[in-house]
Amino acid sequence: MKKRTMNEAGRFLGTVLLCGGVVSSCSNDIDEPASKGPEVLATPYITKVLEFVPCPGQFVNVLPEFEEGDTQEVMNEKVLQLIGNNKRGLISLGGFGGYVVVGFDHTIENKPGSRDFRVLGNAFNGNSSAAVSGATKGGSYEPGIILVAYDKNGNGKPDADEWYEIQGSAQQKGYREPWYVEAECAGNDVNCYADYEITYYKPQSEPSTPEEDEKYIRWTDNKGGEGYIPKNEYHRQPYFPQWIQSDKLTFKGTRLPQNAINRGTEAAPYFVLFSFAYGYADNALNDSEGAAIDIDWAVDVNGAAVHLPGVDFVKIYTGVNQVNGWLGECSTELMGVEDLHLLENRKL
Ligand SMILES: [Ca+2]
Ligand SMILES: [Ca+2]
Ligand SMILES: [Ca+2]
Repeated sequence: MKKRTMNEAGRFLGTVLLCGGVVSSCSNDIDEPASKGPEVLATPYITKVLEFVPCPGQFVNVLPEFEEGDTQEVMNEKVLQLIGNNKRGLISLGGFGGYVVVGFDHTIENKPGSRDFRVLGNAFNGNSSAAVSGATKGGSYEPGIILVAYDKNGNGKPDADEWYEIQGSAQQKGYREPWYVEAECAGNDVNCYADYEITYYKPQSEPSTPEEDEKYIRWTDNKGGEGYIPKNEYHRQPYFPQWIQSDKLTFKGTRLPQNAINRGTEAAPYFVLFSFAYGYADNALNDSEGAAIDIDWAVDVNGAAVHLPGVDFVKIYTGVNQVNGWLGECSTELMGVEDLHLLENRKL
């Protein structure tokens, strides 16, 4: 199948506009089948959801809703209904590692020296008591790692060797976010692990006492860590994804520094979740530059910069492993992914 690039789509758009309402009279001039009409135009938005595997969390089986009998394919489709085609609904990826893979109807072009797409989440600023020095913001920032794939072999799928990770600020050697000092004082682990691996174990039964709530979903990692995703009083549905028939889930990837600090007291906690400088999902206000990603930030498995002509697929996973009191686990949320060049061309 011939893949249409953004440029080709843009040219086609120009052709249609020149033809005005009389496409049939000049259809011979069009490189593409005229019968397809405007729907063959590339859209700036997500048009496919290939896979949705959230980590256990308080919004899992709710955003989107799991109904008895739903398969992986049905859940993928539900995610598309929420965040595809500019719907701007919301999905939650749960705790560290939970992910979604989305695709587009064209290749998002990598324009030199410019950010190419943006990732929409639900991050927001806290009040003035959540401020730190510099551009860093405090509030509700739950950063997710972004990977991109260019469909080099043109098979319409993101093959394992086609993925590259977008490297944000926390992964820059020697760089420290302004809030690291305070986070260290609070006992947070501000290391960034490129080789993190975590396994979550499906509970035998749902908890019925506060003690069981605290030890709800057990996890172990490859750094000697272990702990639980607790069940909170606000969300009582099962947290383990119900359509996955496995007694455990393992995720591998980059684990970001723990970015939540309790600026209240133990009795009256006030958690502030700080943003990273750039390069992550759910880490900036949607209409700010911080939500936008340059494909040239992609690196290979050795951390070396790669230059991709564009991107056909995007994968996003929750990058922080931290439970923040009654707020629950840090979980990346996603509302959409948009091709900035197409948006600009169409002046949306
Ligand atoms: Ca670029
Ligand atoms: Ca491929
Ligand atoms: Ca969020």
